[in-house]
Amino acid sequence: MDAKLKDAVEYRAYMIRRHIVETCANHGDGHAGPSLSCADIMATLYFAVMNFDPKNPKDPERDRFLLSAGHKCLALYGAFTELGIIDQSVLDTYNSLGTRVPGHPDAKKIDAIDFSTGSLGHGLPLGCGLALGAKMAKKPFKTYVLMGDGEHGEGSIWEAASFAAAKGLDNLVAILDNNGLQINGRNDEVCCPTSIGERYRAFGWSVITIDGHDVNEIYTALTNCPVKEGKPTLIVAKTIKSKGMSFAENNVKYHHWNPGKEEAERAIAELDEYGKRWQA
Ligand SMILES: Cc1ncc(C[n+]2csc(CCOP(=O)(O)OP(=O)(O)O)c2C)c(N)n1
Ligand SMILES: [Mg+2]
Repeated sequence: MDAKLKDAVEYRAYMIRRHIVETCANHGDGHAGPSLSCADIMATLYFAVMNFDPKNPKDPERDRFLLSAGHKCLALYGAFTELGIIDQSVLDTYNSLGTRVPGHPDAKKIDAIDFSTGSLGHGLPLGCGLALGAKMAKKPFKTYVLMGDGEHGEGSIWEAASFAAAKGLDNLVAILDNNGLQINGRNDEVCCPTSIGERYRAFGWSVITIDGHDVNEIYTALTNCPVKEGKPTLIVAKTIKSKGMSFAENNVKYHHWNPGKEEAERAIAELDEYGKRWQA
């Protein structure tokens, strides 16, 4: 990844974080921690990796993206705002009655959303269908599925993981937002006491581990898929929940954030300070 592209992606990740924090502040609540955790992955996918034209979201040839952990949707809406798919006035209606941007992504409201998600555990099965369909139709697009680690308590994921390996779905890329926390505690205590990556490897996948906040590492991993022909790839992205909001980082309390005025101001001031690097 050259320096110019790296800077451009980091700027988008910063803007995605701004949209997440400001939307939670304006609306009064939202899934800040999970969304901030995956902002760098989202920015790299949409601004450097995917074959995706925001002006032509119905293009059948474009790459597909499934936000399996749908509660991270503020990161997706942030990317869509940056891409011009929705504008600020739409984002301002977040999770209000009749909105196009509810608390989980709704495919009926925005063409760029491939499937509605929010009930955990469905992104990988759906991704298998898209990837198998692409192979059968001899289409070159890739399918990317972003999942949470707590989400891996869902059995449907493991059925899909077996299926993907059995069918040799090397056009399928799963990304694990491996922040170590879920809704009510640590993953190793709640649902996943052993390495998720090792389990995928045992299921027949290629598995690579990266720093999920280093856009260079994310870009290199995503652009080198499949790691091995004939095998699906899992990218284990080591992340920090609430990354970019220092007082909330790695604190399960901020899975769902109800910011008071003071916390909201603190978070925005911190982001503004970080964002100074892009001011002329
Ligand atoms: C089937 C199902 N069960 C429970 C929930 C409630 N829920 C929402 S987020 C969440 C935890 C997800 O944790 P993780 O996958 O680690 O994502 P993170 O919040 O860390 O980004 C749970 C249990 C749900 N959305 N769907
Ligand atoms: Mg998690």
